[in-house]
Amino acid sequence: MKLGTLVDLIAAESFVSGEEIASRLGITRTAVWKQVGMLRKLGYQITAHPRRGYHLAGRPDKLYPWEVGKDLSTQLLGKTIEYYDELPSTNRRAKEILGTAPEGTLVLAETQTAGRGRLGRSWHSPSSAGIWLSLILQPSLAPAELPKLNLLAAVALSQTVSDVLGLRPLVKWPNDLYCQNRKISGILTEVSGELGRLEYVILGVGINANQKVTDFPADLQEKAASLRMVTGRLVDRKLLLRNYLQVLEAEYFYALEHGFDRCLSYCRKYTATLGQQVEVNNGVKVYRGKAVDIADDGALIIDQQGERSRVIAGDVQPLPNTGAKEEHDA
Ligand code: BT5
Repeated sequence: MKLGTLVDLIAAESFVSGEEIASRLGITRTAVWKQVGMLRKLGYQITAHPRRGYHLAGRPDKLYPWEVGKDLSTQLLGKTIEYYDELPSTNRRAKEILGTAPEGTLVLAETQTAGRGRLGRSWHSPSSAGIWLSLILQPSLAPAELPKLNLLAAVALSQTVSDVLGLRPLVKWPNDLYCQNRKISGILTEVSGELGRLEYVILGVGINANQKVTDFPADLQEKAASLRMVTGRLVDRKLLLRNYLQVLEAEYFYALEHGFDRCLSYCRKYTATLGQQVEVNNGVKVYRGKAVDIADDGALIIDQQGERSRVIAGDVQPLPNTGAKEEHDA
């Protein structure tokens, strides 16, 4: 019996008797009692009244698969969910199950002990404060299109936050989202495949939802923020995640069918980097100049005194004394 079914049954009415649950689920009353005990251990507040039965008084703030999957209207993303209380890294776990897990599988962890950023950097992932997720995709795209997929994931998240919280984070090319000049999300796409073909893409997304400033390590307190810090409200992680999966899937399907033009034009509109004097380090070379455009292949175009360069991937730092674009309202 699925625990989610039992939660739904108890939640459907203000009280439901053990007898009724037993007959609806075709199990014994002792089994009901045991399962209710399990739900309580998972953090559900279930009270028992001698004559009226069980009552659901509260749900835990956990991304249990049956909670995330409830009312999720996607066709692919999150149809299979692997959920963990703790993992080293959801991207690492997704890599382990490539080939056996169906496309669209979502790996979630309440906390990561070795969350990864790009280039071996780490991602701070405290328990139940954010959304730490990886999705397994098998897009029919050439490897050169990967930067656009990264941008698509960022744009879809910006759109989702705008829809759900009424605040529009800006994309910091190529993989971050910023609110009030602080990083609220980072994206790490990893691939496996042969030359010329993307077999699998692991799309890893970290979203700072409910941290307080003191939840961040000292070196991040000036640079990072959570959506709660920005809005002043606790964020419903399940709602945000469900909406993200829906928006992301719609954008992903659209791009696979019609190309990335729509995503790129959103991206140009909501990119913090454009119009700024920046320094971009792609690991080989450092470019200094004005970020003027995002090209049709997702590259950042830098104007260095009239000479234009294209950068496919790298770290962007705004140069001092340049006005940063502010967030727009939704
Ligand atoms: C990223 O790398 O921003 C990609 C982060 C991807 C994290 C997700 S969580 C789920 C999935 N599983 C994983 O193991 N990873 C993905 P990068 O652009 O390299 O930025 C890394 C830098 O961001 C670090 O060096 C810190 O300075 C900063 N940072 C670390 N944790 C942060 C946090 N929670 N919020 C904001 N900034 C953070």
